[in-house]
Amino acid sequence: MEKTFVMLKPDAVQRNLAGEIIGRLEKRGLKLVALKMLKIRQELAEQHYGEHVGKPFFQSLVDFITSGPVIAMIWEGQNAVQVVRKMMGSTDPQAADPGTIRGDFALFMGNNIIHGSDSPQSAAREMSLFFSEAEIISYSKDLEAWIYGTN
Ligand code: IDP
Ligand code: MG
Repeated sequence: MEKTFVMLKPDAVQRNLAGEIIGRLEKRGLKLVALKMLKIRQELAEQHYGEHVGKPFFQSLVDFITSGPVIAMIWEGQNAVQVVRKMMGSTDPQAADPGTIRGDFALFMGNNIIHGSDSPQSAAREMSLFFSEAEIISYSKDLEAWIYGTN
C-alpha cells in the first residue's frame, strides 16, 4: 500500500487544528503508520525544502517551518499521495476549493497549514528524512475490509 509523508506546519499546531486535520485523514480511511512532534532544525528544513533553494520565498519558508513545533506523520492507503494532495487543496489557500484543508482553514500562501508529498518519490525521500524504518509501524485494521470492499 502506498505511503505519503504529511506534516502539520507550525500554524496548524498553534491554531489548534491538529485534531481536526488528523480526524479528516482518519475518516477518509487512510491509516496512520508513524507520527512525531518535533521542532525542525535549520538543516532539516533546508533538506526537506531542497527543491526550493534559490527561490525568493525560500528563507521565509525555512524561517516559518522552524518557528514552532510541527507534527510529522506517515499515512498509508491506496494512492495515498494523490488522495492527500487533493484533500490539502491548492498551495495558495486563496485558490483552494472549499472542503479542502487549505480551502477551509487558511488564507495566506506562507501559512498554509499542511505539507504533503507531491509524488511517491518525494514521499520516500521525505519519510527517510523524518523517520527511521523502525518508527514506521506495519499493522492491519479490520475496518480496511470495509474501506476497500474486500470483506
Ligand atoms: P506545496 O506545499 O503545495 O507542495 P510547494 O510548491 O512545494 O507547494 O511549496 C512549498 C511551500 O512553500 C508551500 O506550501 C508554501 O508554504 C510556500 N510557497 C510556495 N510558493 C510560494 C510563493 O510563491 N510565495 C510564498 N510562499 C510560497
Ligand atoms: Mg511541495
